[in-house]
Amino acid sequence: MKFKIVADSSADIRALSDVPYESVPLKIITDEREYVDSCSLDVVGMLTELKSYKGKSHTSCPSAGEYLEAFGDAENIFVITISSNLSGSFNAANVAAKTLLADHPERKVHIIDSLSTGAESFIIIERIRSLILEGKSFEEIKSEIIDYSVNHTRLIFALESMRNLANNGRVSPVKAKMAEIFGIRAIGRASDEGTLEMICKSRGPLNTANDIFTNMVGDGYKGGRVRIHHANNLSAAELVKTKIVEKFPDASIDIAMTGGLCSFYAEQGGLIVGFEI
Ligand code: X90
Repeated sequence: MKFKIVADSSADIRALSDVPYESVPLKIITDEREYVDSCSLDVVGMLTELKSYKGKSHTSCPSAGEYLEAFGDAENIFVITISSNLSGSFNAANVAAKTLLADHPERKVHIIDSLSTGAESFIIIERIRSLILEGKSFEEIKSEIIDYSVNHTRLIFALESMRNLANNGRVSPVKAKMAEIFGIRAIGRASDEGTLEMICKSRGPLNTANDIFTNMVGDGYKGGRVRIHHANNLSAAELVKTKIVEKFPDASIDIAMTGGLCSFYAEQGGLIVGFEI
């Protein structure tokens, strides 16, 4: 059985070593250039260029054709996309799956709407990978991963600016105002509907780490897997890790940079924390 995991680049994962995997890039587009969110993208360089860029910018999701290409000749395909309430990526993946199955009805495709992004999608992908390596069947993995992604993973974010989110209609200008004052971070979560739900405002990195941790616990965190993805803000990510380890010393926690798409929307300094409950 030839398995493959395919995810759009919002999942912040470029490659997997032991299971076939392909990342399908979203694009970040300004009047001056287009950044393709692939492994060759210099994310820190992009953030620096965007900081001084004053014009319009937007993003675009992968096409069905790009998904179809990524499926390749795999027999059992798991696809994970950014929230269908924020992007057309889930829709494009569905169109691609329909096209594939029309020509190859014997193949299997399951598409997971993460109703989230970044670090939470990453954790879901890690879980699919383990289930494949355990030798589970497509149907077994499908039912386990539906339960896991709906009931056992969550996402909390802390953003210093929500300008790109508001300019592109992904949050209301009223919500975006929460992150407008210098030094204040807007803390929120991925809602059950896959939208940005605001929780509170936080001042300074220490309070931010405390607020993120308190809300993780409030959402059901009990010491499981955590991924902290940061838009060029390693020190803030480490503070969150320290806070978690104080209470849960055995927690498995990884820190990584956000990819291009999440960096564009989280903006310089943003944190996106995916965790198990
Ligand atoms: O199709 C496209 O052009 C992509 C649009 C994506 C829009 C929003 C991305 C948000 C990324 C922000 C913090 C985490 C929020 C999670 C909410 C579900 C990062």
